[in-house]
Amino acid sequence: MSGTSSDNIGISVITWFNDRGGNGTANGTNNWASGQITLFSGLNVLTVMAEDLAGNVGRSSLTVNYITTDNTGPNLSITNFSDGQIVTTNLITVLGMASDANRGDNGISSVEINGLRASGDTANGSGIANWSCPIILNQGSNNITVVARDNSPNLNSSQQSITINYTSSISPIDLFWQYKANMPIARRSSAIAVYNNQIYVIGGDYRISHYSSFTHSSNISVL
Ligand SMILES: [Ca+2]
Ligand SMILES: [Ca+2]
Repeated sequence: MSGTSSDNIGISVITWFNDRGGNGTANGTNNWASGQITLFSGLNVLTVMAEDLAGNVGRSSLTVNYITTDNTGPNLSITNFSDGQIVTTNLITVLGMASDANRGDNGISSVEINGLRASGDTANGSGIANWSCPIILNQGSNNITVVARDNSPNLNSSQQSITINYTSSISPIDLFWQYKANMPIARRSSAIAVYNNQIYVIGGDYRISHYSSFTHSSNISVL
């Protein structure tokens, strides 16, 4: 910022300040220059003051609208469930965090889980929204999609998706059976699984004498 000033007895000093923060003394008097001024996103009122040799002050202001473009979605994470997790209750509460810190610092305007607004889903500036949302699961596979939007004019979004498998009760035999179907036919008559520190043997023809055939043991999954 630069300009001119004049006075009947002479100028002693030119100073400036930004109402959003920052101030300084300009170089020169009749022809002055402020040097670099740091602007903040949004409106900045810059005021220049000229003081004459008698201590009288004249001032002039201008408003600068500093527009920053945010094209970056916020950071988003689901903190209490992982992809593919198996649960035995159909009512869960999904927890997570969203923040626009270092991604525009425009805050969080919303977090939606499968289209439903979460609780605690807003934040200002670089703050963190610790959101939560109860979800009712269907039997079997459930897709959980979380969309967080920042509070910039663009409402930039980020998305995370996980699958949660709900089964009303876990039967190790049921769980294991799908793996058994992938086994070589010769081995389907017997199979073994370890679940919750217990060994389950499925089928009636499991004998130690079959040990030499266990070259196919990579098809046996430990749950
Ligand atoms: Ca004067
Ligand atoms: Ca952003």
